[in-house]
Amino acid sequence: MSIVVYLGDDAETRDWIALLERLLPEFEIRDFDDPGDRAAVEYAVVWAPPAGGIARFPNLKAVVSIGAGVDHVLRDPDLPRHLPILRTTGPDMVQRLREYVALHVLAHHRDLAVTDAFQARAHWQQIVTPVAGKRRVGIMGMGQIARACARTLVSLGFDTAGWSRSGTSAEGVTPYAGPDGLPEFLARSEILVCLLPLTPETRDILNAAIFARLPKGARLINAGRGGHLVEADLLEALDSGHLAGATLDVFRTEPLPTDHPFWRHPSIRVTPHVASYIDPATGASVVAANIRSFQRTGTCEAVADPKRGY
Ligand code: OXD
Repeated sequence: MSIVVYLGDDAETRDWIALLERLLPEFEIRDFDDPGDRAAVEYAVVWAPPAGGIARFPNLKAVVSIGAGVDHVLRDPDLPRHLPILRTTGPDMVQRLREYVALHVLAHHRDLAVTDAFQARAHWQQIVTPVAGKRRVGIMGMGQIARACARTLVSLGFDTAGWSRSGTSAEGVTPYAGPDGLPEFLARSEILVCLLPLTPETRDILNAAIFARLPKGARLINAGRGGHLVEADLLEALDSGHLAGATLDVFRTEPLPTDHPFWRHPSIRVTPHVASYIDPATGASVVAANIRSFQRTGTCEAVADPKRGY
């Protein structure tokens, strides 16, 4: 009975192997690329596994994504479609995303990039920004984690709206639903935060048509997926001055190539997919609990819905 681990980074994979060995001593824990007897592998714990990789294990019971999203597993054309995918989430991850969203909304709200530029020139200039109650923030995606982020923004005083397929909302958050609600939602979003899962419907959703509907000077924060963003359209919207800034945590290609224009663009802040990046000890304990529960009952709360992407 064994578990294979693939995180795309050797040191990280070794860390997770050591942690899972301690937490799940009844399993042999192996590197995905050195699995021993493939027929003995029951779980694959992965982030963005290579195409065809999962299909090499004929007796898998489930694939375990070490993130809340599962698009990085589903993109494998050879993935056996019957396999359940367990997602990894929990209070720790939610808290991290709340911190990230609050941090970067506040940074845009208080024009931190402008004061950083002043400091670089030893230039003393006070700027007045509106109070939070006069700043309209729009969150795309109103899943459980996004609702927690929305509540955090509401508690900071932001005039917060949420857009989702069904118009789900949270207390104090103005709801907008589906394609009909989108234009009005965008027209009021001075800071647009994308927390959507990546699905065929949401791919490329952050594009020129959407940016054109945002108020002039709006900012974008993308902590959803790189596949949501049409990169050339963002560069165009920033360079034309229609958008005033963007914070990007996720990219079409990760790691972001060193020669990518986003790295050096004066209006873009790049963070390396860390918005809800979980520390391995906490992540491994959530993964171990999910595997134990799945092993006992053949299912668990963490089973993802592939249509939703999480
Ligand atoms: C996730 C992520 O899916 O960190 O949890 O992107």
